Amino acid sequence: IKRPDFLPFDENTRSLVYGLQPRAIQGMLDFDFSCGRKTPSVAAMIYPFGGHHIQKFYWGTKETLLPVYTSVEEAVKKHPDADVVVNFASSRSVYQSSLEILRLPQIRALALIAEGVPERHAREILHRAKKAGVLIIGPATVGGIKPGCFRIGNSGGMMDNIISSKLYRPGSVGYVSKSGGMSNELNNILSLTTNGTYEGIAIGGDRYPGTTFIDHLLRYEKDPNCKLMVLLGEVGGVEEYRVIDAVKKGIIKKPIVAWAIGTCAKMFTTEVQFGHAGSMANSELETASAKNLAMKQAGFLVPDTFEDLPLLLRQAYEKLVANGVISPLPDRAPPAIPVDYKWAQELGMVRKPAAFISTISDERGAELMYSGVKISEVFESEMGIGGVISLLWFKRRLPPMYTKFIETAIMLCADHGPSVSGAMNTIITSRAGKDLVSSLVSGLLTIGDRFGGALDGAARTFSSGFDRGLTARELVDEARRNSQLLPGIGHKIKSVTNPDFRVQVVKEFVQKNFEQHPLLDYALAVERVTTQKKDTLILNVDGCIAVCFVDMLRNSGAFTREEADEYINIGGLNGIFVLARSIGFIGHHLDQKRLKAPLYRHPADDIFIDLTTPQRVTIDGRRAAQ
Ligand code: Q5B
Repeated sequence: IKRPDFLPFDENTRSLVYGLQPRAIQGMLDFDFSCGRKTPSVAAMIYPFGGHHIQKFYWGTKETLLPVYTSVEEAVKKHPDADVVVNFASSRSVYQSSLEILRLPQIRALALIAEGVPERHAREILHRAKKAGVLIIGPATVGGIKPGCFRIGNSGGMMDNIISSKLYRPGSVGYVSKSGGMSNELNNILSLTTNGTYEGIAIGGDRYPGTTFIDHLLRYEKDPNCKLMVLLGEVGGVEEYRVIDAVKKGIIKKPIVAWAIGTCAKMFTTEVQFGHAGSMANSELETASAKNLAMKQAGFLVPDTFEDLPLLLRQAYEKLVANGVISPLPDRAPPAIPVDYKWAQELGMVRKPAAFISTISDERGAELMYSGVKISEVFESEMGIGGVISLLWFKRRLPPMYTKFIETAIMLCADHGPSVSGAMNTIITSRAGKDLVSSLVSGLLTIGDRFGGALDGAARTFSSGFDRGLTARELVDEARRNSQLLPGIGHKIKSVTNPDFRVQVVKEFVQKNFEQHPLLDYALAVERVTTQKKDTLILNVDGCIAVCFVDMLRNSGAFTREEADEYINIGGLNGIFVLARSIGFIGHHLDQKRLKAPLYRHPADDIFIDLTTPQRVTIDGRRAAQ
């Protein structure tokens, strides 16, 4: 890559970005595209962790891929056209990574973005860079921009700023400042008062920047395309005097418009440290006022106040145009850069219908919310798991009596021994060597009309009978006529003489705490009818919890009748059993794993096998003679 020393960046510059900085890289690529570059200015990224991979970026409206390498050596080898590194490494790792980069002769310019780099490290990097002839920009800088050619990281700000400051094509004014923020201001002023920025560098606010004002102004002096220079200095340090010296010696001849920021420091009674590490006057010489005076005396174009700077720039520019030094080119419109969807959305420029609606929880803010209640409040109010369920399932805070009811139901249904369908499935799956989720799911899949999943059916059947004014006997007869089993009635082993303690607990809790429990009373009346037929036809645990739940939905005052009916119709009550029994199934899975239980095979003598000889069927489907 052969470029004169004064020209570190042109429209073919290719760079490597150290660190994962997708936003900054996208900004660089959008800038490139607006400039009409044929190739992206970023060739690859370097990130020592996470292995080689590829990342996707936009190139205009299309997409492009950039590789991520784990070492600088490899990136340099794979991209021999890259001679600039934009180093986003933090203050902790910038020293080591920069030394690595400086060992590679291919790299001619290095931008150091990190703030807070120890001065000792900054000086050593600078020393080594000087020896290697590498141009350093930074540390503690946004970098710089060469309109129409190359943008370092986030220099120039957002794309709308880049476009409005016409940075997509070169102007004639080269500037150097310390601050990135002030660089943006300069880009704007130059676009309004001149034909725009030719190149702008922010050297960074540290006491030991890698390059200083003089380094860049000397480059601009040599560069025939830079016609007018701007020096935006500031209080602190003596770098402006080196430029004054060069002007006095005739080394710099091009006109310089200059201003040192911080003249207001004299209004304070004590010395003021401005935003940058180096922006504090240690002597009269370092004050902004002294610098402005010295620059004016040396023939720089220095305004009386910063506010007068644009006027002075305009005058200087117009003089150069009048003298034929600058021949402004006709302006061209930049190509339209598609706005990133997220940004456009933030600006309120686009809207899009959401694919999903969710109304129960929100993790986007500072604190997770369950149905509008902050998680901290969930704990402070000690609402327990019943309260959490009431928020996430029913989107309301139920009174403690009802959250206690939910918790009671969950505790009672958590397990019912290893013999029930779901536990068996879980155990067999676990013993087949499967993981927790598989074993749990295989158990849960048995929950249905017959086993554990009769709550919804029971809620519907009992409330329908009750609402239609059927007596218990009429409901039982109706089910028999329709050859239907009543959900929530019957148990394999529990009976009138061997009562289910769980049902007892729920019944007593509700009878004691709920003001009204007409559905429970109705279901108990039905039980009195069914147990006349067989003593196992009791109101079972599913049925009992279900009818009590309906009593809660209908009579707690927390739900409208429509809402109560909706919960019964959409079938959420089985959730109580599913949630509760997941506790037991997980327990069974862990138990089997703890016991190192081997693969299960059911004994053949426990299975009646009856193979009948299959019928022989002819091609036309008729039975063939045997
Ligand atoms: N008969 C539960 O059946 C069971 C009748 C009925 C009218 C009924 C059966 C049933 C409805 C579904 C239900 C939840 C299959 C049960 C649970 C969790 C568990 C489990 C655990 C746990 C039991 C004998 C005679 C026959 C039938 C008649 C039966 N049920 N009539 N309504 N509901 N119930 N499931 O004992 O004339 O002789 O032909 O499906 O509520 O799953 O612990 O094990 O915590 O894990 O095998 O508690 O009741 O009775 O089928 O021999 O029937 O009674 O028509 O009459 P059984 P069967 P007939 S709780």
